[in-house]
Amino acid sequence: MAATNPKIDMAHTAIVIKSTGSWYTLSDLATGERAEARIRGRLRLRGTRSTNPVVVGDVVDYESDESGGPAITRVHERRNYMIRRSPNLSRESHIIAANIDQALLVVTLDFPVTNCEFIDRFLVTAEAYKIPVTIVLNKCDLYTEAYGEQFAAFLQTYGQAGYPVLAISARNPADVGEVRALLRGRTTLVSGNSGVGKSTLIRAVEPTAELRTGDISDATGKGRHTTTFSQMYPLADGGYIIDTPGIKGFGLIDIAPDEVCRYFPDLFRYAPDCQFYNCTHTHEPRCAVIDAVARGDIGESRYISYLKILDEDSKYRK
Ligand SMILES: Nc1nc2c(ncn2[C@@H]2O[C@H](COP(=O)(O)OP(=O)(O)O)[C@@H](O)[C@H]2O)c(=O)[nH]1
Ligand SMILES: [Mg+2]
Ligand SMILES: [Zn+2]
Repeated sequence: MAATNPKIDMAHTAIVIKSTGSWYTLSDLATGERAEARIRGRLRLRGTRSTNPVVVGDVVDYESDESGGPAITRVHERRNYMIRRSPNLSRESHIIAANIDQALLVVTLDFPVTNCEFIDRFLVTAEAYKIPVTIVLNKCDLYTEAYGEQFAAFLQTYGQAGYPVLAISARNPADVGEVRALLRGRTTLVSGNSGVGKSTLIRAVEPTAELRTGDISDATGKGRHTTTFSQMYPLADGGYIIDTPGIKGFGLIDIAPDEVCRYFPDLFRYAPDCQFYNCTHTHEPRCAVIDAVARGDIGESRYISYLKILDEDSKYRK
């Protein structure tokens, strides 16, 4: 596309590798050069209520003019994205990253405790947007025998749900090698609560990635917030990894109550055997889902998350 204004260069195409909300770091797709860009004019995305119009992983066109510096002029259509409801802004959503091949959800049994409902909300969103997830159960070096039962229950629950679980320690080089193999040649979003070891793991997988890790206070088990922006790092073996700020809550968006079940693969599998075709799996007689929970074929925590999502998200719906 030819530039009409002689002060403006030809449009370039780049991938967004960092976003602060007002500045975007671009990596030019042709030259690999970096540029710090702003958004030109009133760049809006059709049909989204997202608080962030340009996100890490976006492919964008940009121009550099002599006065204003580089500016993003267009966002290419997204292949997919991971999204959540903005905290305290129930009608708005926040896109975490776009154009991703898979997500790693880093969780911990302890130090800090990752709560099951958070995990399940993340998984539901990933199902809805068709993003494959591997659960990385980190800090296994800290789980003494006292955690044995909890550890086994975790593997069983998410195994039954069909999610691969990698039990690792980011401090164990062999484990890190397994994660590295999983990432090769793909764009991977790394998500999870603050303090679970996302940055530590990324740095172990890709030592060229310059990111900061926070110390965890043993007394409180709370990690300090050290990652404030999503950032994408190229991998030496090919592919990209996206480090995200620790997420506390995970609000779901745009999922109707009668659709929630289909995003719980372990529940949905039994739904055809319910007596009523429109069974909500909450109170109905001869509900195959409730029976499967009672038999232990569905993790109880998964069923509780399902009920909570049905109940609590109803107030956000139209
Ligand atoms: N014992 C142990 N500590 C870890 C492990 N992974 C990370 N940590 C520590 O947990 C704290 C938080 O890690 P960080 O990578 O900043 O977490 P993030 O907030 O998810 O990015 C740091 O003190 C890390 O050294 C692990 O596998 N085992
Ligand atoms: Mg971090
Ligand atoms: Zn049912």
